[in-house]
Amino acid sequence: MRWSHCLGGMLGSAALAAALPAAAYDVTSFDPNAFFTSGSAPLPAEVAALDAAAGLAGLTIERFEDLTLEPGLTLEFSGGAPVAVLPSGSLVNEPSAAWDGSLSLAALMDLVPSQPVVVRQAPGVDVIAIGLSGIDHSHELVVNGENLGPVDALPGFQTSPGDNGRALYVRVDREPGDPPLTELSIEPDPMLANPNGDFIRIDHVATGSTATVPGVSAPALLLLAASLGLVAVRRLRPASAPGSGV
Ligand SMILES: [Ca+2]
Ligand SMILES: [Ca+2]
Repeated sequence: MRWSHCLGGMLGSAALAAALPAAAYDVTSFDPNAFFTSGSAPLPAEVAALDAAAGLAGLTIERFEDLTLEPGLTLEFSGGAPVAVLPSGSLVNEPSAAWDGSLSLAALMDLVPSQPVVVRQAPGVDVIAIGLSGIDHSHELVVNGENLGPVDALPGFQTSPGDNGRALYVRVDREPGDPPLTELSIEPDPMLANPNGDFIRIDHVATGSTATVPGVSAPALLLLAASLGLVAVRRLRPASAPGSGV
C-alpha cells in the first residue's frame, strides 16, 4: 500500500520551499507487529525478517549492545553533547523495547530545554533507518534539516502508552541528486506539555549505501515489498518535483 504526500504542502509556503534544497526523501515505515510476535526480546529470526523486509542487507547496523557506536556514527540525546561512545547507563535491558539483542538506547525527549535525538553520520550515506520504541507524543522526523512530520502519523505506528514497547521502524532513503544523508533527528513534540518529557528508546540504527542490488533501487525493492503487503510505504516529495510523486 502506498501513500502520497506533498512535502511542499506541509511547508505551506512557496517561499519557504524555494529556500530549501530540492531534496526528495523516501520515507518507509514498518509496523513492528509484522515481525515481532510478542513483547518478548527479539528472536534472531524476527530480526532477520525485519532486515529482509526493510532491505538492510549490506548496511552497517548499530545494535546498541555495547557503548561504542559504529564508525562515522554519532548520537546526541537527552540534552547531552554528540558522542561516538555512549555514557555508561545509556543502555537499558527492556525486552519489549529492543529491535535486536536485548539492549536499546534510552533517551529523554523534552522541549525545555530542547532535547531531540539526533543521529549523525559522516561523511554521509544513502540510507538511515531506525527502530523507535516508547513513543508517547507526536515527535517529528527531521532529515537533513527538513521536517517530514510527526512520527506517529506514519503508517504502521503502534502506540505504547505506559510502557516502552516497539512503536515503528523507519527507513529514509535519499533520491538521486540529493545530498548525502548526514542527519536524522527526532524532534520533541512542539505540543509537549509533560514537564517530565517523554522517555523513548532507539535501536537497530542502519546506515550505508543502497548499491547492494545492481539495477534495482532500494526504494523500488521496498515498493515491491509493499505491493506484497509486507510493509507500509509513505513517500514524501517536494512540490518542486511535479509528476514524480506517487
Ligand atoms: Ca539492541
Ligand atoms: Ca515514552
